[in-house]
Amino acid sequence: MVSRRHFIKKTAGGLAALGGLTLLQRSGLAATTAAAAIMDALPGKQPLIKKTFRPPNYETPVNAFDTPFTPNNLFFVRYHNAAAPEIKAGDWRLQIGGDAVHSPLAFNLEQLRSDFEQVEIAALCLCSGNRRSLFEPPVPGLQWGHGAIGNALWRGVRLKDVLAQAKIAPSALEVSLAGADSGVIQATPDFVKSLPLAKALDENTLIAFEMNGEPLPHWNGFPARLIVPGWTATYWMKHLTAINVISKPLDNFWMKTAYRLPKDRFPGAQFASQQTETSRPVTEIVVNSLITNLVDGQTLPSAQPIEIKGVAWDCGDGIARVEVSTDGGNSWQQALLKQDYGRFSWRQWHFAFMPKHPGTYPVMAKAVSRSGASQPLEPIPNPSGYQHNAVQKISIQLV
Ligand SMILES: Nc1nc2c(c(=O)[nH]1)N[C@H]1C(S)=C(S)[C@@H](COP(=O)(O)O)O[C@H]1N2
Ligand SMILES: [Mo]
Repeated sequence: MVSRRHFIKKTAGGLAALGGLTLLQRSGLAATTAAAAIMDALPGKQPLIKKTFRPPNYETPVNAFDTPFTPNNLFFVRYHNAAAPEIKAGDWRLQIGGDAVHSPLAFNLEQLRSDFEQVEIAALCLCSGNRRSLFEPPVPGLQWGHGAIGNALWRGVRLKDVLAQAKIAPSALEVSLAGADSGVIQATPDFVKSLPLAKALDENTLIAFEMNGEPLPHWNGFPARLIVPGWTATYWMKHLTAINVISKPLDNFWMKTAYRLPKDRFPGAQFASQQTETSRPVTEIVVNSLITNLVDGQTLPSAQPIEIKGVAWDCGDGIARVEVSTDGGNSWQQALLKQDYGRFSWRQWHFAFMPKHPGTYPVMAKAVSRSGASQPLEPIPNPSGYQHNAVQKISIQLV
């Protein structure tokens, strides 16, 4: 296994060198063809897999997922519109308002940090469209591989504490969230999202200003972003500037058209005020797992035990177990779970495979949550390619 440091050194700079491409293929990006796997470093970031430059959309190579927390400079980047302008901490203001608060408020960063109790939560940030490129037949949208995901330790203040100061009116229905990048006039509509009031008031929903013990990187929402543990990252508004408590459902493209699933095909919390006869918003993360140290087609010596490593996650029920198959799903054995950093964090796991003879081994991993939910063998079809959580199957050659 090539170390991450070595990987980065090899691929630093614009286009990946040939050696870099080989390593990329080894990193398990099954659906990303070598030709499309372009490594590029945004200012302050290590090289990531560039999907688009404008807006900036970069995914993390899978072999960077071998630590419990994804380093800030390797964390994926996703923007719908132009990237946010760089905000100076001293210039930033957060407005709290909307028709369903009695006392609109504004905070600067210092006030936000000092006026409320600070809390820290380990939580997985997962793009709803992660693995979209694996859907067959292909679906439109950003063709993410496995890397639109990252686990971090977030520090901030509870949204519910901040909203309490603004005094929520009984008519409150949703809480809308806008970031500094949403004012740009472009073909795409402003990126503004809303949460149901109950989720906004959940004690785990934070306005975070630190990630893994450091200020948020610009690309991940400096100076503050919303953290909605257990829900997909579409609600995790970066460069948060305005929070409005509203008494009517937010009616915009990002709520009514994008980030929606066919109504009864997926598990996950309801978002009643945004549901229609036929569709519902993406809400909670579905149970899932990823093999992080082996890739499809990899050749290994059969004479020694092979360590299979990965991560598993769900919406916050917690991971009960991870099962690994080395015979294409005929039999399953339990992997060992590593340290538990809390129910919203992903969980690292490992499994010692003792091959008996050379040959081709189809390796699969399947997570089961504490609520009993597990991964399907085939992805659940949906028009925009969200929530891909099919069991991963890779083939390794033992010689
Ligand atoms: N301001 C702002 N916040 C945003 C977005 C955006 O386009 N603008 N995209 C959302 C989506 S869809 C995702 S997946 C996450 C990605 O977070 P990251 O860029 O820190 O990895 O940010 C969310 N917050
Ligand atoms: Mo996303």
